[in-house]
Amino acid sequence: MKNFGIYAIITKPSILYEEVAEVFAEEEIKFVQLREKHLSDAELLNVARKLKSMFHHTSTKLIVNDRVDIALLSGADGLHIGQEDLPIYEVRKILPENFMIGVSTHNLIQLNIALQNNPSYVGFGPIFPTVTKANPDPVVGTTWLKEALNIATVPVVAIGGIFPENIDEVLLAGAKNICMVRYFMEAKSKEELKKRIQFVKRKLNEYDTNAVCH
Ligand code: TZP
Ligand code: MG
Repeated sequence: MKNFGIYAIITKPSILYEEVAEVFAEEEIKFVQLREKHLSDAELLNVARKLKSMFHHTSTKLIVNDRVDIALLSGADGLHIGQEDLPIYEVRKILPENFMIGVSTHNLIQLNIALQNNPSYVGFGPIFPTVTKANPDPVVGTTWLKEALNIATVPVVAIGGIFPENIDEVLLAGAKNICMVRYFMEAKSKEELKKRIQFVKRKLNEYDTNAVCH
């Protein structure tokens, strides 16, 4: 899979799920992960189905976090699993051939193991401190991110504590795919969310252009 830029996660958005999904689709965000741990199973399935229907006929793919059952029932395009979820070689047994599978990794050992299982992409972080995740792993920083980018054979999504104030550091380390959960989820209107996405797109372009110039 090629690098894709912004990877969005929907978790307790400040505006409606529908509004967030509409903006992500309009902005042609390639991957949107539904990561809600406080909803009932029935609610989660409803939200996943709603998002999937909104992404129909758009270039946005829906990834469901943790739940292979909800991913399948909602017709999502992918599943995202962490270190404590069902292992990739197990979920593969029950997912269709071309279903995307992303894996969260928090150090180089986990990254190497994940890579042996041929994921569609990997998450790597937290790059900086975060409160979005309960019990986050130790911060990896951009030095380890550089190592991860050197090793990885699939797209690496840098995640954790990334905001406009420190995005340059992450891009300078070479990240081509970025996830900023609070920065997007704390947007108080569709317009604000759009502006934030456009800011990140400009940043990604700025660094990509520099890479081509060198
Ligand atoms: N995995 C590693 S850090 C993180 C997840 C899901 C949360 C990142 O959230 P934020 O708000 O961008 O720090
Ligand atoms: Mg998980």
